[in-house]
Amino acid sequence: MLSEYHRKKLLHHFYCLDIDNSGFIGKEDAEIFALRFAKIRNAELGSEIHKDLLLKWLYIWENFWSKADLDGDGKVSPEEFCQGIEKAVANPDYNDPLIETVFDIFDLDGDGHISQQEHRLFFSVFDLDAEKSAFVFSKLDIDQDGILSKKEFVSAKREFLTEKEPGAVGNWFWGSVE
Ligand SMILES: [Ca+2]
Ligand SMILES: [Ca+2]
Ligand SMILES: [Ca+2]
Repeated sequence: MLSEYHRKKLLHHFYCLDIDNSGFIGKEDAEIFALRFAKIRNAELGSEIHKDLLLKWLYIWENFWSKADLDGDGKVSPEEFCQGIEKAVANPDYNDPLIETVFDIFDLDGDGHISQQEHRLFFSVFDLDAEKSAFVFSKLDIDQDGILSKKEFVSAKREFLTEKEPGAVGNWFWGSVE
């Protein structure tokens, strides 16, 4: 069973991903994210950059989100989402299957780390409070060198999914859970 805090955190994550506010996560959300990430890179609809992002987001939908669609109606409810993650992270050796793809998408200039500016844009794409970006960034930047290394990014994202109680740095990955 998920702890109360863990469930609250995953539901917060769910609402970040349900970007069209339909009450479900679906393929449409993946398409919206592809378009938004293309926009912040000044890429046109149908451009190579947009096509590449769309492939990546559809990969995320097919290999992660849609796996939680237990009743097979083509969309993922909040309950299905929580259950899917609960099951995945029950494995102590859980490895985030999406981490490479997500990191590639967020590392807008492809230099191998996440800058403050990239982090701010990531928050804006997910309709998260951009003002909070600097605060969250400084939490996740464990060695305080002003960039999020892949290691810092991977560890925080993993903690977000796996940590059961408040206190872990990674709980901040998707902004404030409260
Ligand atoms: Ca479903
Ligand atoms: Ca970068
Ligand atoms: Ca760092």
